[in-house]
Amino acid sequence: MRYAQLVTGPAGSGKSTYCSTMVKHASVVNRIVQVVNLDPAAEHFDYEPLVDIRELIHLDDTMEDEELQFGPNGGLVFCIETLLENKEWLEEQLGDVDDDYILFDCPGQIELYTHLPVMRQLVDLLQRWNFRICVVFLIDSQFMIDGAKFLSGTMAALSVMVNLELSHVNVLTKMDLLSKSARRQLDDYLDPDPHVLLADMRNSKSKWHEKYIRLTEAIGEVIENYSLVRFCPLNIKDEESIENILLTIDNIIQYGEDADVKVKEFDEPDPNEEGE
Ligand SMILES: Nc1nc2c(ncn2[C@@H]2O[C@H](COP(=O)(O)OP(=O)(O)O)[C@@H](O)[C@H]2O)c(=O)[nH]1
Ligand SMILES: [Mg+2]
Repeated sequence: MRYAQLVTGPAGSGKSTYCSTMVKHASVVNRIVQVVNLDPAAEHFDYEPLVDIRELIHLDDTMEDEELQFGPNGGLVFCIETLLENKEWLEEQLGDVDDDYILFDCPGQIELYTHLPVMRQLVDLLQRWNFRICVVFLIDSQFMIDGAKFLSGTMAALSVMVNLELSHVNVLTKMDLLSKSARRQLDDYLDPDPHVLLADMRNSKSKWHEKYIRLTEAIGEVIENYSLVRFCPLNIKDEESIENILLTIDNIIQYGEDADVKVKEFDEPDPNEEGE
C-alpha cells in the first residue's frame, strides 16, 4: 500500500505552507514524507518536490503559446489534462516504493474539485497505483469567524467532499494569526453547532438573512444531523497541533497499521556489541 494526502483548498489558504510544515515535522520524528507539486502556476514553496508538474508543463506555456492563448483558468485545466495524458511520466517520477507517503500540493481553483472531472480522474489513477488517499481541504481561519462565512466555507468543503468521494479532513489554517477573541469565537464553530451559528446569523441584520433565514436554518440542520463537516484547527507554530492533524489523517488512511513504515535510516545499536 502507498499513502497520499491530496492537499486542496482555495488559493492562499496555505496549501504549500502546510506541505512544507508536514515535511519538517515528519523529519523531526524520523519519518519520510514527500511532496508533489501539482500547481503549474506555483511561484514559491519551501520544500524540495519529489515531482514538479512545472517540469512537464508550466501555466505560462499555455498562456503565451500562440495557438493555445489560454487565460489563467483555462490554462490551469489544460495543464492538469496534460498531466493526465502523460500518466507514464507521472508514474515514472513517483516511482514504485511500497509504503511511501506523499502529499500532493494541488492548485487552488475550486472548480477543479467541484465540477470538472480532472481531479477525480487523477484520484482514480493514484488509486490504481495503490495509493490510499485522504483529501485535506484547507480553509483560512480568518474567513471562518462569522456565521455567514462559516456556512459558505462549509458548503465549499462539502462540495469537494461530494465530488471526490474520498475520506476527507477539513483543516482551518493560520490559527496563529487569530486574535484571542476571534479564536474563542471560532471554538464555537469547530464542533459545528448550528444553534450557535444560527444565533449568530439571527443577530445579523443583512438582507440575505431576512429573506433566507429558513434556508440558513435548513443548511445548519443538515450539517448537524449528518455530522457532515468538521474542522481541525492547525497552528503551524505549535508542534502538538501539527502532530494532531497528521495523526488524524494517518488513522483515516490506516497508515502504519499494516505496514512497514518508512523511517529514515539510522544505525541501530547492535546488541552483541554492547559493552565491548
Ligand atoms: N502566519 C501564517 N501564515 C501562513 C500560514 N499558512 C500560510 N501562510 C501564509 O499565507 C500565504 C499563502 O500561503 P501558501 O502556502 O503559499 O498558500 P497556497 O496558495 O494555498 O499554497 C503565504 O504568504 C504564507 O506564508 C500559517 O499557518 N500561518
Ligand atoms: Mg501553493
